[in-house]
Amino acid sequence: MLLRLSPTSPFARKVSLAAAILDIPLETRMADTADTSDSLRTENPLGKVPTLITDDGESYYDSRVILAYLDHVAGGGRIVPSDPKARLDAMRLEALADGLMDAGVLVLYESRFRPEEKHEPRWLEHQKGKMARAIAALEKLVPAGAEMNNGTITLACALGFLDFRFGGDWRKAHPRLVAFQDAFSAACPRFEETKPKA
Ligand SMILES: N[C@@H](CCC(=O)N[C@@H](CS)C(=O)NCC(=O)O)C(=O)O
Repeated sequence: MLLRLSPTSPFARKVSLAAAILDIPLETRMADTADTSDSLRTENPLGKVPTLITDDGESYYDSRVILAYLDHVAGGGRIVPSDPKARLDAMRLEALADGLMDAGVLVLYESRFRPEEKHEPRWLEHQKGKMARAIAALEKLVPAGAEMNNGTITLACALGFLDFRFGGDWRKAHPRLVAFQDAFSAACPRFEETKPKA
């Protein structure tokens, strides 16, 4: 299986981490999402990373679908809980942590795609509001312990993304998230290994 990724994408980290936890080897190839000639755009019409191409040539995206696929390849019920209530809780945690990363990525893209004098403060505040509310909600939703599932894997990557791109400010008022991150990182050495390099 081939994973198209970029080195600093938190969504790609989520997939690399899930594959490492499940012991599924993935070949990797960097993608340039800005390059119109990159085959990524035919592998995934949205032109986004991560995109997974199976040995049968099937493309899977986005990261949520890829985690579900990897869980299926690993026999099922390994990182996507089988119990319906536990699965819903993990999916909601994943959706919220994904949404936090989506808003953060849009804040970063404002600088990447527009010169500073054209930045739209209302748009940036709109996205930053989503980030702040998501972090506050995650502080309440975060499960005790360090169970590895699609929700907690995504949450760990979202917090790692905040550290990498937005500094450690989130840590000040969110002790439960800090405890989660510490426990997750201690229980899963692959988390450190998949850390983005600046
Ligand atoms: N919902 C997607 C989000 C993926 C995403 O936003 N990837 C970014 C990189 S972090 C990307 O490929 N951006 C390029 C673009 O939007 O054109 C997922 O979960 O995989």
